[in-house]
Amino acid sequence: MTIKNALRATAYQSRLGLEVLPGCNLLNLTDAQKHELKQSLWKHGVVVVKNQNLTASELEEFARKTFGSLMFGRNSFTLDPDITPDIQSQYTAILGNPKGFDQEPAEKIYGARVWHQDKDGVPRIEELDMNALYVVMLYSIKVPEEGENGQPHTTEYLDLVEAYNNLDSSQQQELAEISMYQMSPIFARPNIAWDDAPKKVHPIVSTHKVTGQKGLYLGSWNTAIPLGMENQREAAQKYWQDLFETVLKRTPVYSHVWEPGDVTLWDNSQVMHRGTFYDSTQYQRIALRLGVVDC
Ligand SMILES: O=C(O)CCC(=O)C(=O)O
Ligand SMILES: [Fe+2]
Repeated sequence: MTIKNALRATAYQSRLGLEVLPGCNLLNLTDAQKHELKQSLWKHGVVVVKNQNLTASELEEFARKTFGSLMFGRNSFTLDPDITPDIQSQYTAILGNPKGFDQEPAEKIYGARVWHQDKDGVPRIEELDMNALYVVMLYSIKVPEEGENGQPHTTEYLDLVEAYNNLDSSQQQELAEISMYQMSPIFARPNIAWDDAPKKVHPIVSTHKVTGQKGLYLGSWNTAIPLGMENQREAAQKYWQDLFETVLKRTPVYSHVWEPGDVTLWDNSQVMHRGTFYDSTQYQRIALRLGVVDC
């Protein structure tokens, strides 16, 4: 164990997952509370507000009043008659199995269950750069009684400021020279020509828009392509996987153990995350998810 690791083993405390505004109702925040929430979010990367009781429209209202009206939702929204209207709205997605237990277990590994960063919509919006403050919030209404391997159900978060600080200075300098294209996942497919996919470029070593802190911006395994590797997509994915493995080995994971009424908010600038498995043939999960850009 290096000295750096020995120090971390005793002194490390994740900046992620701070509980904020205990006892508040997200619908009735004062301007001072909204300010506190946002400052904590930029500083801590992931914050948690507990004991909320919201409809989907109310979650949208909170997002709009706190961050602004730039959300990515469905173009034409129609209510699903088999789901209570309370948990449906244009900009919220429902995660889990709101209609009851599934017949077949879901695949263990897919989309949101691999480590990723959520700025999916940003490459498609001309006026936003990759450093935009893209916040995602997840509100748990019903939590599965059990998650992976008999453990509680969680969502996992990885701090890319901590990851940057844990690299050797030679690695930090090497990465400071490299930028990557970021594509929206729906365009990151072999049947879509490179020129047809909207993309934006960002440096791997990013500077946070508000805090000025340095961290990594990695994007996701199939959407991030180092400049110069546009014609070597397999090599680009290998580069990404190797870099990500180095990061994951050196950075502790923050697992948020869900309780009903929890809202987690994460700032996708310098935090990655992944969802975890639960047995949807035995347990029910209902969570509302909404993404908004702070304007
Ligand atoms: O399922 C989860 O807990 C995480 C889902 C996710 O990645 C997202 O909502 O962006
Ligand atoms: Fe995600």
